[in-house]
Amino acid sequence: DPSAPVDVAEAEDFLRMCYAENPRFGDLGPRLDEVRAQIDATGTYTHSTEELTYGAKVAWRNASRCIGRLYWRSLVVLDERKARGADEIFTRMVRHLHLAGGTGRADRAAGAIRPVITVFAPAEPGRPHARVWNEQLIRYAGYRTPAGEVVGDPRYVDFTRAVQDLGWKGAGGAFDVLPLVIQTPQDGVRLFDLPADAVLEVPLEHPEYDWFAGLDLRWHAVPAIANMRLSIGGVDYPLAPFNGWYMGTEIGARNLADPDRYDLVPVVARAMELDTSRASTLWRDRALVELNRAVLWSFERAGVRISDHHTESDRFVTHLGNERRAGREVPADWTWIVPPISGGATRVFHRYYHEADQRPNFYLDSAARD
Ligand code: HEM
Ligand code: NRG
Repeated sequence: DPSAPVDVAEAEDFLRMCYAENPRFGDLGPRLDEVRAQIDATGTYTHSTEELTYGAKVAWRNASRCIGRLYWRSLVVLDERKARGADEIFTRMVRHLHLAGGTGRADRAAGAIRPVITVFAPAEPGRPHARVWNEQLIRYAGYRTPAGEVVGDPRYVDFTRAVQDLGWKGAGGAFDVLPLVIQTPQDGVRLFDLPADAVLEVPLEHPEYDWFAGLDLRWHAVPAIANMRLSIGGVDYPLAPFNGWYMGTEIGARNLADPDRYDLVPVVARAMELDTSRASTLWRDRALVELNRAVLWSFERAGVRISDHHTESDRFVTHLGNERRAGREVPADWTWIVPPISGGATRVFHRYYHEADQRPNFYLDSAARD
């Protein structure tokens, strides 16, 4: 309920955790009094920059579906709570992408991707807030052809139609970067094209199959989720886009492979001249492996940070050990942690996890335009 005041107990729990884990934050007592008084008077309270920064890191640490949490302490947190209006928000999002490193700019080595989150204004009880319609800052359009087929990413056919209705002219290709749709109380709904230097992409080739480059595939370097609400100590940040780097399987085993996405497994299998007449030739598995090799090999060759699922699984197991030594549980969802190919060949497969919803955390709200 967006008009409800902040839950005092949740605010207190967060502050206790925050001050206990960070002795340098100083005395908890006076801060608790201050926050209780602020909630009494206004229905909400304002995080210090230090609290916001640590809260965002712990939200990542608590993201049960994320295998990439070993580096949770190194998250770069950009405090943009004062940004207002669509133009300002857009400028900050472009800056986020530049800083994340997935860019062609000289001020930072292209491809040296680092985890970043930009936190915009919190939701205030009873007030409308800014949001972005896009699921991620960088995604590809999907166009339905008159013949009923899809060019591009089928996942974004409805979204693409919606931005076309708002005046966007897509080129009609298989990998057209979608515009950002920023909705603010000040400016209503506005479209923004991302500048080319904010979108690093990697053309895909295969280490052995020369024909692979001819498929004309590519993917963007930075996954930047834009539609999740960050919840810290009872305060909601509805606009807080974040990114890390890709694990190869996200692209090679899902985005390019799923039947309801780019559906390239049969295409690759045919080019490999595999026997697709029977499931038991494992043609799907063989094509999937080569698709995933192409993704990892192309990113590595382009100098764009990416990791394979074995490495990321080992890191996650290291993270479990670190957290155990720190006396903390690691909430985790097996069904999301285990990679979509070769699950049993990774260390994360062979164990059970603590299933819990711990805050701070990220939550998926229904799409803004619903
Ligand atoms: C989910 C990897 C950084 C928060 C995931 C997933 C993977 C992954 C493989 C599952 C995605 C899927 O199956 O669609 C990584 C890697 C990172 C990284 C390799 C490199 C640093 C981050 C960062 C944050 C984050 C920086 C937040 C600050 C999340 C959340 C989910 C998730 C909230 C669940 C998304 C959902 O419910 O759709 N991550 N991640 N991750 N990650 Fe990470
Ligand atoms: N599977 C999605 C991205 C989900 C989050 N994955 C990350 N997050 N690696 C895709 O685009 O394929 N991250 O913040 O790095």
